[in-house]
Amino acid sequence: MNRTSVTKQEFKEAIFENIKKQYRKTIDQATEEQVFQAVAYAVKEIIIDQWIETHKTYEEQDAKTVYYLSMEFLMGRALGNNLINLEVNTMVKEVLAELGFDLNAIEDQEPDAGTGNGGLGRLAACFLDSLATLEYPAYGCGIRYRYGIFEQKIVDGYQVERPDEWLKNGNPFEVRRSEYGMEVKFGGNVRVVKDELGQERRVHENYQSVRAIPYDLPIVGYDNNTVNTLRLWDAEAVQSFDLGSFDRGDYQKAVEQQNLAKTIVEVLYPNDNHYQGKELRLKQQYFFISATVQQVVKKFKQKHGDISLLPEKVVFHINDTHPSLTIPELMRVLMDDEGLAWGEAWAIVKKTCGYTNHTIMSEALEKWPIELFSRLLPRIYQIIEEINRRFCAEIVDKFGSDNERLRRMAILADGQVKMAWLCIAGSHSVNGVARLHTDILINEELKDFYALYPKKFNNKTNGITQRRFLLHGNPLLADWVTRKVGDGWITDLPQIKGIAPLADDPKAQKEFMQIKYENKVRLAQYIKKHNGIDVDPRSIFDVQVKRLHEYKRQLMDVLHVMHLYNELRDNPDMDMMPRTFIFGAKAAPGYRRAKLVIKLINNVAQVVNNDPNINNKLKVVFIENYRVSNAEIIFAAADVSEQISTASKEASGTGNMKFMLNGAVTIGTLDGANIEIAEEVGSENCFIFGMTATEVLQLQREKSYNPWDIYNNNQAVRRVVTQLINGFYAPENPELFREIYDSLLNGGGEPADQYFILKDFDAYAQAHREVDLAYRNQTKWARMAMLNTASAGKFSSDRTIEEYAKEIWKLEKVHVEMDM
Ligand code: NTF
Repeated sequence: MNRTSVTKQEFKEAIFENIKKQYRKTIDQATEEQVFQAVAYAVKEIIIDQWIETHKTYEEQDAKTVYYLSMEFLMGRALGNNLINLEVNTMVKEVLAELGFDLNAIEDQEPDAGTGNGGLGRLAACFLDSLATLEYPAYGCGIRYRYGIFEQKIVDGYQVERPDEWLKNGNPFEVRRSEYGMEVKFGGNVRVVKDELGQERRVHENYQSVRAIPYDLPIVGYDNNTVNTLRLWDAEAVQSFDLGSFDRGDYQKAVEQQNLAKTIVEVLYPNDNHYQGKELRLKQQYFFISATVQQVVKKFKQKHGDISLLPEKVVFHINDTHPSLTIPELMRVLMDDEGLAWGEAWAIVKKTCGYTNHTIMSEALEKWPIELFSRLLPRIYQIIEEINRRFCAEIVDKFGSDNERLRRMAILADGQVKMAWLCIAGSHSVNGVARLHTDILINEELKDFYALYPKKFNNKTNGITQRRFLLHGNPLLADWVTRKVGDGWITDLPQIKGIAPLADDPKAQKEFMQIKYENKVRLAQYIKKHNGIDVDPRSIFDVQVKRLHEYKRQLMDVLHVMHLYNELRDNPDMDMMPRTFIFGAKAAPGYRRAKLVIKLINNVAQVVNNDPNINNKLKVVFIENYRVSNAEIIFAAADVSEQISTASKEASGTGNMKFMLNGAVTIGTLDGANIEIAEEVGSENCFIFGMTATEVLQLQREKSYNPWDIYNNNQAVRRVVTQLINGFYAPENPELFREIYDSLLNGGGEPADQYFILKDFDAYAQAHREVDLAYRNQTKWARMAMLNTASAGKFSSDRTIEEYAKEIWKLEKVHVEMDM
């Protein structure tokens, strides 16, 4: 089937055929899940010819290709997005309606591909969408986790994790490519042997291995015939099980390899912004990197023969340090398999690799114990030793022998392998993800490295895809924007600026606010269905959705809710715009304090929502299992976007951009991309409060901050903090939230109130009062909201990807023609 010519009748018949073949049923007997599968396969048929044509075109034009390497791709659902990008959404919607089905309900049958944790994984997914839409040859390369990010249940206010069985019913869009399998080797030892010519050769022996099998997923560009590939590697045992032919030793090994294969791709590690030094995690990293690098080199050699030309045709992008083994693995392949000398190989590696840093949180920095690393990856470790030796020599060359500096910068130090340092040494480009973040890297975290390689450092402010987060997630607003300024914004988001003049037009304001209202009704229905809570769509929807982390300060948000509730109890007639505070967040299963904050939010919700005396002025909702699919509904319905991380801690944030695009007004700190958001929309159209990054970094250095001073002098703060331990929100167990109380006032191991929640509290409460005042004036509010949407142009991942492509990857666009 061809996307531009497929008729409704043909598509309908494809659905009937699929249901018949797969389920031995007719459409009237099929379940919604079966209809979803049938539709997805029919869509795949449209995709497949373009997919083949895209790769044929790349092959013919011998185009330079980026391999975006990432442990996470948080894709969400594919069907709706594919329909939109293929521009067959309306046709399919009509076909389904004629068959008595609602497209939304069918889309709801698809499980999210939860193969990522949070912002880092979602960014990778947005990048793939932009790469395909902008016609850049690209692969995403990652792992086909059997279980993605856990499913969150809230039981008695607590987070409970359930396995995410996203592949249970199969994945209709994927294609298994067993012919591209690769062997990946672990453990063992490396022996040096001399060949007949006296040349040294390295032999890896006594290793265990697995076979990596790629599963390809189509990444459909918007309205352009391009279909790129997300290649997710699965693991299988190398030997097939033929017990009879094994002697004892082989049998043992076969069983071990079977187990290794099974465990390696079993589950995504559920930590966000936190490193967990587990051996299995390192295995996962090497597994998909080795498979990818070997396969890319093999393909390149088949076409070009001369490996020295690799950097002209291939670029590997390392998404945070998780894929950093690309650097030593490519060295290994170039030297041990291709016979290159060190110098040649190193020059190729540096030209081919680029690295993005996504955090300055020290607990997120990967540092592997040398003991573990060298045992699991002996040859890779040897190579890193040599990289480190030469790197240290370079430092001495440039700065003289300064031991303190060497200790700070060495890749191997303190018994650890410092992965970020390896990335900086082995890449030609190092970038941060928002201007402030890059400045902090250059001036603080990585200043030694900046002094060594100033030219490598650059900024690429993050972005999001407007195709998913406006066109698909908010069809009412998308249609409205298109009616006003045409549909150019779909592939050129700055065109959305065209609605700015309407921000003062009363009729347009009314339309805009009516759409927001309808989206709030949609979310209210979702909340009623999933939480059983009634919320008033006329109240202000104030939303904080993101992973739970102390630095993101969900705690400050809920403490402020507690404060408002105190005020309302003192004065139920208080003049206040009704507010609904909406939270959504998964906490890493091992992050006790984060899970306790979830419990606190739920207990506060319980008390507040059931108090008849506050005239429904305050509601609190915790949305269970926050993920890409419900995020789309949430962003569309938000009035206020909470972006309140401690300044300097959030590298960029990307949720902030999705809210802005959907006409929510930011209440936020001068952190990450909030700074650039405020710059674009104007400080009068957002609510900025609190300490700046410079102030935070200064106060951290001084170590002079004492939260007790605030506690003693600020009655509102003292009252809410005391409510953490007086049983107000936990009558059965007044000690329940003691840990949170202690973290704010006493620290214990870490500095008290290390994220400056009490310090920023007053400023935050003040900003909220301003929100309340602004919302009363609906004309003013409509204007602000509209200007937020109008000013979101910069934050398209299309802009980000253009910058990467031009400045780091040096890619050319390749247009795919389909002969009809
Ligand atoms: C995250 N980093 C940052 O915390 C976010 O601010 C940023 O928006 C995203 O990356 C995308 O750049 C991480 O998750 C990690 F892994 F680096 F800690």
